[in-house]
Amino acid sequence: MSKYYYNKVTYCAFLGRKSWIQMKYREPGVLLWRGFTLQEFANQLFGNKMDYGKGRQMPIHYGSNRLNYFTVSSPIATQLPQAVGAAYSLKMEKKDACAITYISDGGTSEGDFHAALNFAAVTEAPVVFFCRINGWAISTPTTEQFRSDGVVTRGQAYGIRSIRVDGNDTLAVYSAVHAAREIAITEGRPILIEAMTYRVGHHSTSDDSTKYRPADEIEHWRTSRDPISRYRKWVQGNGWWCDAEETELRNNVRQELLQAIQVAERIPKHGLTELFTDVYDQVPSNLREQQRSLLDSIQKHPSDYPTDVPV
Ligand SMILES: Cc1ncc(C[n+]2csc(CCOP(=O)(O)OP(=O)(O)O)c2C)c(N)n1
Repeated sequence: MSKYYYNKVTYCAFLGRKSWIQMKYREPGVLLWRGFTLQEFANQLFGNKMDYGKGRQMPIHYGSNRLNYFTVSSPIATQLPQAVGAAYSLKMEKKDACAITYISDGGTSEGDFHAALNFAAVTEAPVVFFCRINGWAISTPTTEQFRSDGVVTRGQAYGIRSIRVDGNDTLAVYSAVHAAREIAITEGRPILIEAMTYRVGHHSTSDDSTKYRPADEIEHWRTSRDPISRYRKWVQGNGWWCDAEETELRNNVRQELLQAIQVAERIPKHGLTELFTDVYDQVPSNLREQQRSLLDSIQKHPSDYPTDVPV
């Protein structure tokens, strides 16, 4: 990758290392940008001894103390009130930083979304709510999610300045986040970004989205509105990127990924007893009881349990 291009973009995307991030499950790109290595990703996916969550989270529920990146919240929208609390503490400590939290259209119907917005508005917490409107919450379209004019109007209703942006335009998103961060920190208040986009892929590997939406709709977004092609055109037009560099990058990343997976696969897992640690200072009697019962069950039915997890 051209050094000039890389430096320019890393500088541009800089959210501020001191800012805290509370994400949902679609933000590994943010984590990668901050410096989480491919090996760290692979370690989490395999839940091995090097995984910071000690194998206790589902795959893709990354987290990093070093990078101020809170562990992914699986229950939709729970990360929002947490982000407001984190932002408020940054404000109390007079830190030159804000919190940013992510949500999609489905999450905006959760009570936590509304509680967080109101809480942020009245405490004037420096938090950026990044709402990615990707059209579908699994099979529920936005038309069945809300009747308001998207989410910017909801932000405004709570007294939060709100920006709507083309979520498929990388530079526009960068500009919006940059402006939002400045406002959050210098003016000490929340701000909401509504990024309009579309989920081209299936919701997950167990989903077949052609069962609930027309294939030509997907195709339209995949071909005519693809944000990656659009961004590629811009960097290539400026002479910062060419097809040969892309091929080289893709090949190198594929190699690095395979290597990271092979290494992660060989690292042993944590012992099962780790399931019961790290919540209480002293493991309480009810958890000790559950631990005993688990060990008994493993002894009685060893074939029902994985052999690569030490007890
Ligand atoms: C509180 C809660 N309810 C239901 C689910 C199951 N669930 C997982 S993803 C999902 C859809 C979320 O849609 P959206 O918020 O639009 O996010 P997207 O996947 O489109 O980014 C649902 C209902 C959950 N994780 N948490």
